[in-house]
Amino acid sequence: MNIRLLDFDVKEDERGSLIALEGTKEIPFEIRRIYYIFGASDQVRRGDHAHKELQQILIALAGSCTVSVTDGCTKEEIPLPSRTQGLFIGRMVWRELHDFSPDCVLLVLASDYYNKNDYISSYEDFLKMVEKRGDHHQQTCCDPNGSDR
Ligand code: T46
Repeated sequence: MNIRLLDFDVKEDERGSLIALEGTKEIPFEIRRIYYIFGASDQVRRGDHAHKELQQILIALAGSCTVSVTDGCTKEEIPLPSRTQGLFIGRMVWRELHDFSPDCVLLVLASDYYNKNDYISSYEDFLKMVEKRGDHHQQTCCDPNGSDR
């Protein structure tokens, strides 16, 4: 799946800690947009879509949340409990964000400007696009229509 957890280098001294992130270095793309999510509760689910081209890094600056991802074949649940890690989510990954702690502040670094046309909001359409693109090799992927999400 087109995701990976990045461990950031923490510069610590007696004054506290600092993490520096630069586009195309620690962040594997040029950063065109940042946004942050806060005030979500453990009752809500956000996301529930995939992106055709957008790449993003999610960082829980405060608190925690969980990100469920699937490429239509395999599924993973990734807790984000630490501001020293970022979750890279590449193209064509369906994501759902949930289990936000009340104090969660989720920073998102994005590779492009906001573009509604880049969103795939129907899971059925997502599965059709995955199949059409041939993103999965026959032997490594079960029937995507049969997978849970
Ligand atoms: C994603 C997850 C992690 C804007 O006007 N500009 C923006 O850059 C964004 C991201 C959103 N919006 C507007 C669109 C909606 O009216 O803000 C409102 C809430 O956005 P949305 O429902 O898309 O929020 P989430 O949390 O479901 O999804 C967002 C991102 O859209 C998405 O790319 O991966 O966070």
